[in-house]
Amino acid sequence: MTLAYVALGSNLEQPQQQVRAALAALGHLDGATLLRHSSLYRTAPVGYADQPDFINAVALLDTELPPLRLLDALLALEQRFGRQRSFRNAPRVLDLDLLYYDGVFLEEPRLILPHPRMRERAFVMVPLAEIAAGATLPGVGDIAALAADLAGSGVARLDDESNPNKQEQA
Ligand code: PH2
Ligand code: MG
Ligand code: MG
Repeated sequence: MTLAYVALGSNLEQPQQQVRAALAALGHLDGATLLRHSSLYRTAPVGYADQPDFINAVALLDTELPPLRLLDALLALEQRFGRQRSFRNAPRVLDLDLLYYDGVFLEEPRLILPHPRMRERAFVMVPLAEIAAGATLPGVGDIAALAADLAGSGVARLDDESNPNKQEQA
């Protein structure tokens, strides 16, 4: 098995639906199997603050694609969802970030592994801890401990299981 963690984010055009549809699409990716995914989380924007709240989640894939091919597949999926790139950290219909790939360390212009900012981001670490709580990932650390240090900082799990028809709030 080759395990890869992917972060999902959306804050445009019904973000909950975008993230749910993106999780379904990850389940149909050529060369990868979706093993599990976190709940959806409503999160306050980090970085560029003057934009809507995000919906974030994290997925775990088992993949046959090497890292840069997997990145290409994720970027192609962003395109299919209508992603426009205007400025850094701009609002987006779908962002798919490759966080971690099977213990690989990589520094390429297009891809750094593990993701260099993931440890500081509650919107990544809290969902990640939901599906990888027991894990210590090389180059990242003890996921549960890192997430515990960040918990509460603008990240709220949606109670979607109990209420699947909950209205969009953003
Ligand atoms: N993504 C960013 C910058 N800021 N903030 C939240 N809450 N969620 C994100 O996914 C996010 C962000 C850059 O990709
Ligand atoms: Mg991102
Ligand atoms: Mg991205």
